[in-house]
Amino acid sequence: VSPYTITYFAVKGRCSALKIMLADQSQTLKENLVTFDEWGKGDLKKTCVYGQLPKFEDGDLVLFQSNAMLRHLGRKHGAYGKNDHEAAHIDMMSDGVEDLRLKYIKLIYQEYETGKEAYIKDLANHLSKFEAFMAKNKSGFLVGDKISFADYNLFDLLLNHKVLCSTCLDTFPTLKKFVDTMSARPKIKALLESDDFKKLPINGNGKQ
Ligand code: 6SG
Repeated sequence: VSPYTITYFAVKGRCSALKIMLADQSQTLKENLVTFDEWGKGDLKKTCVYGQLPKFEDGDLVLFQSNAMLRHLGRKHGAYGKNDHEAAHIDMMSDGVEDLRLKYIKLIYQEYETGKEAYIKDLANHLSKFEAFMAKNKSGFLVGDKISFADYNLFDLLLNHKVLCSTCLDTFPTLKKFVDTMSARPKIKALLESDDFKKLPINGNGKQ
């Protein structure tokens, strides 16, 4: 039996980092896909703490908020650092990923046509922060010498940005190597190449 269930729309969106993490940690995930029609009826929405998806279930634990899910799984599967000091830095990096993800989501859903050029121009200012922090660490991960949920979160967002702008990592050797190394981890590679994953659009409005 699968210990984890995710309920979400048929998009990569806010579940992709979580799926990558679970695959890499050899965990199985049951997926309930919700159509936008079904969601529009409102019955499921009423049962969601914030009226939004994804919903995640681990036995009788029910969670909303994708970053709470990542942290829960980080704690359970040893991907949250080896002490409080590392955990605090992992939080710091994942919160930085969330800041950029919100900016990306705003571009995609609110101003793609008018804002894409300016977004791409400003992107290096954001990526350079992750580049600098990771380069200082030497291990190839954001924090410590072991993979954490922040690495999965950053990796997912970088993949989205490579689709938005294929050259965006060219001036960031550490991030470029990170994406290549993460993509080559056998279980991540298998997930990224699976039809189930590939067929999902990144976002719910067809823009990417
Ligand atoms: C959207 O925003 O797909 N959840 C989304 N939307 C439906 O009624 N902070 C939390 C978290 O990290 C954010 C949750 C997130 O977990 S995900 C949600 O539940 C709602 O609010 C991205 C996605 N978007 C496509 C979409 C679904 C609803 C609005 C846009 C399609 C277009 C309009 C309706 C259906 Fe549509």
